Amino acid sequence: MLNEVTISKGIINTYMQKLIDTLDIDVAIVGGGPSGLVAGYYLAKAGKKAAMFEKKLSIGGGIWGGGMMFNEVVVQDESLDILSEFDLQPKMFEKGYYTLDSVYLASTLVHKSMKAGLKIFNLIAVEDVVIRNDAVAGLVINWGAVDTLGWHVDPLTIHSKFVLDATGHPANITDVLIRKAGVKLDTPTGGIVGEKPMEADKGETQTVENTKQVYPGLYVSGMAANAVFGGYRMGPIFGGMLLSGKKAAEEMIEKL
Ligand code: 48F
Repeated sequence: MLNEVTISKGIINTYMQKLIDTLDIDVAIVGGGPSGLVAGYYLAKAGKKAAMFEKKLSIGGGIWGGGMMFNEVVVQDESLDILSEFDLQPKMFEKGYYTLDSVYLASTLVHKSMKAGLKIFNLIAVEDVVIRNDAVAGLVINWGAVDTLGWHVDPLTIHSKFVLDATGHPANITDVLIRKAGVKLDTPTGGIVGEKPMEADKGETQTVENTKQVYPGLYVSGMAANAVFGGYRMGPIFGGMLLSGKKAAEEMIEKL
């Protein structure tokens, strides 16, 4: 006969072991959108200890909704190699434009990155960073629900050699660093420049160009990179996001 207490013990013990194993890692990725997932895949594939923290229930960020809730996204030639690494075959729409079912894309990125060894913690929000020797050296985490409700509950902390801000448009991790540590970034304003309006072609190139280390220990990817450096937005074309995640992973792997 199934024992309900054994079911509970299985969940509690396994989760606690997973969290304890994540307290000191190579790369802590904040945000479960496309750029963070691709970064996590390549980091894990290279044997690095990487974990992702996503404050929402679902992983995938802006992928699920496609364009205006039409659950398809567009990708372009430059991203075909990454897609084939993930066993994804987009449909040609017109020369240079391909479509992919957004549910299939989100679930495949989650599946392949976890299969490669990425640990994913959903329902956990990152509220602050750890600073050591003037570098970002970890995350301050709390339950996503605590964050949403604004309750006064002290957080827990993890250490990591690098943090990747993959939080999308608000660039939450870079924002908290500037706000609380008063640091100046190597951007035209010294802070978060803010995303420009829609210009898909420029936005896609800039997403990859803007993917870099913004402060010792802190990298930015995806829309967070464009927000920090003032790049254009691109809407539901996702090649730049995938390429950005790969670039972030490669740069960190080289330094690890
Ligand atoms: O925005 P998002 O999908 O990240 P991305 O990799 O991709 C952008 C595209 O989806 C799309 C686009 C493409 O044309 O423009 O928007 O830049 O996902 C960011 C994730 O970060 C989570 C948030 O819930 C979302 O799932 N997130 C944001 N702040 C925090 C966080 C935080 N403080 N702690 C944990 N997760």
